[in-house]
Amino acid sequence: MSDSALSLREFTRQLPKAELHVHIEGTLEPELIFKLAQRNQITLPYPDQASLHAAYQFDNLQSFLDLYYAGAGVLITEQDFFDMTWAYFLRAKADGIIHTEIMFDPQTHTARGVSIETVFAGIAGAARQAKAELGISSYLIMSFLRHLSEAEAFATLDAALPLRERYADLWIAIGLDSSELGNPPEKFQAVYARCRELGFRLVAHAGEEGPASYVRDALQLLKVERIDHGVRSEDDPALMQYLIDHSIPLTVCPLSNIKLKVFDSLDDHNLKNLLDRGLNVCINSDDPAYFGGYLLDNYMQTAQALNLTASHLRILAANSLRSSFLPEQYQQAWLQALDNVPAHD
Ligand code: ES4
Ligand code: ZN
Repeated sequence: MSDSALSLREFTRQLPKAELHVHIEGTLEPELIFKLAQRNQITLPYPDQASLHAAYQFDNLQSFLDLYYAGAGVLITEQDFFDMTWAYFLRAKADGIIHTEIMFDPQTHTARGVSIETVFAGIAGAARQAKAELGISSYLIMSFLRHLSEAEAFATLDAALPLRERYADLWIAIGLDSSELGNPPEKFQAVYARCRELGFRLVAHAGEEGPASYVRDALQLLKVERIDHGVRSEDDPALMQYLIDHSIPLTVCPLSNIKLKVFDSLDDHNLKNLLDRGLNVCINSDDPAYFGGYLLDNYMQTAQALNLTASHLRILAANSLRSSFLPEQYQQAWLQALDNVPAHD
């Protein structure tokens, strides 16, 4: 790496950034998968870390999800969920993340007999320790698996609601993830209406593999405030204008999109085009243990491939702060801190 590339990385690391699209189960590194398998006496279908890692070659979203759910199978105890989440926070700190909104999938765990209390307790314990010891704030986005039924989403919501008060400082939002094609937003219209009545903030994955119409339907039928991915919106000019006019945040995940073949290569990614057209896009890592990089790597590899300048990087970081669910006064304070980061030459 050249000196100037190095200093652009350091500049970007110093920018206060929010990460708004990360699945905590997607931060589970092969090393920790093996450690937890041993701790819980689970036999993995891979002889070692290297052969598990070698299997991370995906053709599409589903081929990734199959491995991601299998990897999550080593999470049994509260300590396991804590250890996974704490490891993410240490990486977040190293990358200059000051706030994160973490998605988690209780259904992946309750289906295996792990209680939803265990899931919440482990993740929330790490989030509270991160606030106290690392100065990183966070919110939790409980996400429904869209390949399951809406009735199962309602059952998950009902199981989680008794925990709401205990985790009121963290659990403020609802998300929708997993297999997009064939599981359109309208399938979850009633449960999103209920979550809205309950006062949750709403996000959903849309327009990753699915069409632009799923982005429109997530906004209009589910009434989400933020779209996870949304890169396929480009196919619909009227939708693009709507996203610009309403400054709808798109949490774009460049390395994820390449690994899952949403774009052929980073050079072909439409992030710069979306940014230059005035869309409110930010960069996120999605499932960094599987996609080859955490947040700062996503910023830097994208900057390199698309010739992003320091001012693009500042805008991306500012968008992440403004698109967060942080109260306005915190956003303003971080935006001020962002302005105070010295210019990169
Ligand atoms: C996911 Cl990349 C992606 N898309 C949809 N659902 C997911 N769950 C975890 N990663
Ligand atoms: Zn995602």
